[in-house]
Amino acid sequence: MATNRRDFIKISALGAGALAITKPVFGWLPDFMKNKEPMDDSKAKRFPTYCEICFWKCAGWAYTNEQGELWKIEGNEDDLHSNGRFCPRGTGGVGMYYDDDRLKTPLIRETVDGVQRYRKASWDEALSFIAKRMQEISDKWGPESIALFSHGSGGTYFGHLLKAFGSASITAPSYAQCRGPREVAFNVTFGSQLGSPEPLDIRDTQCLVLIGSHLGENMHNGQVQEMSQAIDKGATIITVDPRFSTAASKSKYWLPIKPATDIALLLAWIHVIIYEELYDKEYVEQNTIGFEQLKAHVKNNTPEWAYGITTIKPDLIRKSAYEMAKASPSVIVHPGRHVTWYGDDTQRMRGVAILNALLGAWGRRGGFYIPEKFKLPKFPGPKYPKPKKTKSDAHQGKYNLADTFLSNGICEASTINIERDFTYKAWFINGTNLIETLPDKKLTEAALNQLELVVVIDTMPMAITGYADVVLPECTYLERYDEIRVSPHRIPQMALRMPAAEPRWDCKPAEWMARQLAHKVGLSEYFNYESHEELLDWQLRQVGSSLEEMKVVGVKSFDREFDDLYFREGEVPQFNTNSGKIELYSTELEREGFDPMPVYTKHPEPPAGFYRLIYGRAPMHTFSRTANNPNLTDLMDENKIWINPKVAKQWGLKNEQPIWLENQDGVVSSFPIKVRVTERIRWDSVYMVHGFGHSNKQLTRAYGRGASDTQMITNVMVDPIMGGTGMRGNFVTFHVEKPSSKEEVAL
Ligand SMILES: Nc1nc2c(c(=O)[nH]1)N[C@H]1C(S)=C(S)[C@@H](COP(=O)(O)OP(=O)(O)OC[C@H]3O[C@@H](n4cnc5c(=O)[nH]c(N)nc54)[C@H](O)[C@@H]3O)O[C@H]1N2
Ligand SMILES: Nc1nc2c(c(=O)[nH]1)N[C@H]1C(S)=C(S)[C@@H](COP(=O)(O)OP(=O)(O)OC[C@H]3O[C@@H](n4cnc5c(=O)[nH]c(N)nc54)[C@H](O)[C@@H]3O)O[C@H]1N2
Ligand code: SF4
Ligand SMILES: [Mo]
Repeated sequence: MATNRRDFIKISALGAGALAITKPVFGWLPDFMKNKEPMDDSKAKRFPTYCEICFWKCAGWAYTNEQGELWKIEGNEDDLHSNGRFCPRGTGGVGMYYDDDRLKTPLIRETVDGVQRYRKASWDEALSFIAKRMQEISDKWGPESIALFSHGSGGTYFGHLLKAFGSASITAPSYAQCRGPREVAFNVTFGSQLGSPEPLDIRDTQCLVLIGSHLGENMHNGQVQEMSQAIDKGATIITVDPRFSTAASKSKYWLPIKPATDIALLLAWIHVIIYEELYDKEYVEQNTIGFEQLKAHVKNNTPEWAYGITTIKPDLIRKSAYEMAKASPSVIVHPGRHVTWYGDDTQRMRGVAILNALLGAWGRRGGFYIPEKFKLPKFPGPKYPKPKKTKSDAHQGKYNLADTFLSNGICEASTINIERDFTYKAWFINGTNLIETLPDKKLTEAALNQLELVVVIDTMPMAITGYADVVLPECTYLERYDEIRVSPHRIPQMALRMPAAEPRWDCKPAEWMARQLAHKVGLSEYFNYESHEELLDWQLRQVGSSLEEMKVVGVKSFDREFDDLYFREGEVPQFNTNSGKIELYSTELEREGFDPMPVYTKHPEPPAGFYRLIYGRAPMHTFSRTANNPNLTDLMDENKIWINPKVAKQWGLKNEQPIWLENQDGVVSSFPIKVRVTERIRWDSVYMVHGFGHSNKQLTRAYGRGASDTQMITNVMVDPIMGGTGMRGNFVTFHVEKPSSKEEVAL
């Protein structure tokens, strides 16, 4: 079988004149910051958009000055995601447009004198090349051997193309590397997933419990705003985090838990709530099944038992449980979002779901509201062909409770040395930097090397682009239309994104790329319209609006059509579970052969001289996607490693000192990272912000700044229930000088 060894190419000026670097590396103040402000505000124009700097998708206005140059972005007052205010990242979004390091033209990999490099290509050539390879691969292996990885708006159009072509293999790292375990846990408990934005009634809550959710650093806009409203109204915040996070600093109780022991704490809380009869009796009796089994199950999980595991004092466990009970049902034990931590994550999330159920929070004011999503009809077209392979084929019959393909599952299924009857041969990768995003880089690389076609659609020369056969430069969200945003909220809303500026260089929207490809592979009937505007206008007219109207208002709200926001007095709600009730005892997990109620299992501890690597977010960055943004690097241009003073003393480490990290598998960080000595982290752990340590020099502001957490994540603890990749079972030690003999897995 032909393997297609890909040398990793850091996209460079080689053969692609347009990509030459012309800017100095650091301290570059983008021109627009100096002079793009309009002389006369009344001459400014505004264009509706929704933000693509993270997936909260806040709706706002992009402004241009009298020269038509992009000037600033602000929130749209009518939008429920932002309430008219953007977070620092969203405000800095113009920097994404002005970044001169962007991808500028299609690129095709070629080998000249045995050396691989990229050369500039026209759109027609690049798309014809891809179309031809798609046909060849389909003829040989079937259309289902092509997969799409996507995070972001353009994925809709490439997904449509792939489904029309005959493949259902569409995946996103925002599931198996992010919220998957939580969706499965809430689904088997309440018969409903949480989705995005999560239906949390934070603004009206009286008690918010954050277990590793670091709101304030995690800047999901609406939630951060509502948390501050709740605090103003006197709500109690309880934070469980081995690190004194921003949220912990706003909390009445901070529980500095020993990492990897949260299930023990949850069981102890459940124990207190049940045995001290603090649960919502009427609600539990009416709406749940399995209470007696749960009661027996947690009998021995006393706070004293949990103390030995979590290091949290029994008194603190009790007091925090009393706070929740006092607020019940206006209490939220926050389900978190990035929850792929230790491989038993679905069960930890079950613990969270059960606690919320006992407190009567689901469907109650100040707890979880019932969201509603606006329904927009799809443009007419033929039915998709039935794909020959399903996710069960890709996952070899495992992870049946996952409701989507898993990105790590597709990686495995692309690796021919893993025994199976079906292997992927081509990947489209849209808006996801898999090299920085998937743990176990060796597996990702092994898969990439065996594929017959890799197409990357991106805006920046991120690590993943270096593995592509063809790179397609997408224009930024400020230069394009995208699908109408219809995410669920308290009331249904839709929001428009339209271009505020012409695409720079030779960049195009994903929608255009997918449509052109469809024409080239004979699938025109699925894209039976002339322009993106025509498609959007058709959709909007079906619901009594129009593109013209949306260009003026940006956001349109509708009345709720169905249920109330909360359960009504006396209502006996039906839950979409096997029993029609909230399942404290999960019949679905039992049927799949898993523990029907969460069990605490002990996880490995760091070996001597090593510390558990934990990671998170900084308010001014999103993953790796903003690492080169001129506005945001102005605010923060590297990450640091948080080390407890006791540990720093033992190692003789000082603030700002650069050190190299080495993990338990002997992998050494490519770049040094500066030390931040702080009491705000437990002595057994170190902490860093994800998304730094880029190794491509074309990212002139991000190159070599800080270190990459992903590089250190070689031990992956896979969740047996849904296949999520637990990433916090990695340990690091320190080097004050770069060790030379060690393995370096460059990113
Ligand atoms: N080590 C580690 N791994 C993690 C995490 C972590 O904290 N640590 N977090 C996990 C979580 S929670 C998630 S959700 C995932 C997120 O993972 P990803 O979705 O992969 O996020 P990014 O790393 O930001 O990669 C986004 C890519 O999209 C490109 N991009 C940005 N805007 C556009 C656009 O408009 N169009 C196109 N086509 N491309 C664009 C960027 O240049 C970048 O290459 O990562 C997961 N993986
Ligand atoms: N600014 C900004 N905001 C973002 C994003 C971003 O990139 N930038 N990304 C968004 C996305 S996609 C996601 S998924 C969310 C992720 O954000 P969240 O879901 O809020 O948080 P996590 O990334 O799971 O966890 C980070 C916190 O967990 C703590 N922690 C580590 N180990 C443990 C442990 O064993 N137990 C407990 N209790 N705590 C632990 C860390 O100290 C840290 O404070 O953020 C979203 N918001
Ligand atoms: S939370 Fe911030 S970055 Fe995310 S969509 Fe909203 S404004 Fe953009
Ligand atoms: Mo995420």
